[in-house]
Amino acid sequence: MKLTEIELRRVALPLVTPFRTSFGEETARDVLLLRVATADAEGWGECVAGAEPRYSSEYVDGAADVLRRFLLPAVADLPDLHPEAVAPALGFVRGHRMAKAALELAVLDAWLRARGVSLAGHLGATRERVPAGVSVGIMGSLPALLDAVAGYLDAGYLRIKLKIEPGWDLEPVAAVRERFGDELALQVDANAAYTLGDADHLAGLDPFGLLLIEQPLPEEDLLGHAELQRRLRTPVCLDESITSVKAAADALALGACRIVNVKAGRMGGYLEARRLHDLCHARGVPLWCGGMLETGIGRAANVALAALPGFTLPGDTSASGRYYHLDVTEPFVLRDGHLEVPKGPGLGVEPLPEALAELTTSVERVPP
Ligand code: SMG
Ligand code: MG
Repeated sequence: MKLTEIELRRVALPLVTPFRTSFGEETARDVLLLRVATADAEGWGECVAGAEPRYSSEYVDGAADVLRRFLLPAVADLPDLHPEAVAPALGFVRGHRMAKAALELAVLDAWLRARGVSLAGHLGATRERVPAGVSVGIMGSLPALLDAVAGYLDAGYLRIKLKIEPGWDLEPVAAVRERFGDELALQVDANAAYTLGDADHLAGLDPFGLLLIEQPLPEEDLLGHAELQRRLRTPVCLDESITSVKAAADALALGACRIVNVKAGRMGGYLEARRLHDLCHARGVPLWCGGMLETGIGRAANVALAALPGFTLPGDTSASGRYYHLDVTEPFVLRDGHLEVPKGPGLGVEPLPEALAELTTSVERVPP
């Protein structure tokens, strides 16, 4: 396989409602999509980097730059392009995992489409639909939060995740438990907003029976997470820290987490994410699929991944309407609290030409 066309496309999608986390508020997404073509098929990838380097060190302009200057030329130079060859060919570039993941996904999509195989089937999915959770941003007030949670539960979401930060943690959790009861599957995500000095305060979450607390401490702090886990009954789940299978194996060996959030973009691609799945599944470590406010392109890939047997908890794989009025693909809809896994070749979804035209802010052709 050889690439004949490469396109970097930027799309702007206003969010249906602002999404606030401990690192900032987003009201729209500026997404980098990658389109590649070969003699037989085209393939799409989505880069999950944000507009600013707040969730991680990557950001969308940086991802476009590293793709254009280093990653795309390295892949275009491969004599026989195969999805498994992408990550090794990009290994000379340190980091930039979200940019690498977007490129690997586009190649994987084209390769699978040419063979008539679905991404879910290729990865080893065993389910036709996946349970959907929803991530609820930090709100200005408890009544606003309770209304938002009530709306998501009415829509059928099977698990609620509350974003927390210092000053917005015990009270919102207590209010949600009080209003919706102990049966509600509930978890929290701090996006690295705390320090080990907050351990006693965070232990105040233990009586609420949360499924997990996600990434309380900074990305690099595995030992801190291990110490914190010793002082909490609530299971620690890592997100930002899990940049590779090796990082996950280290975190588990240290006792830095008991649960793992899988995000392909954060770890350089869906093939590395599948290896992480295999490791955790073999060891009985609970897994779930995270989200990065993806368009239908990245969402299709996440839903395929989340259909693997080791994903034992609902993911941040919400319906398209939770994020966008208009998506670039047919929207993913919630049925009975689940999203359907696409069955068609590759991602099984394509951008809709009209929606794509309306949302596109720039297109750049890169010579293959
Ligand atoms: O895609 O539903 C989604 C967002 C889920 O909370 C979510 N993602 O840390 O897990 C996380 C955040 C990262 C993205 S915040 C812009
Ligand atoms: Mg997270």
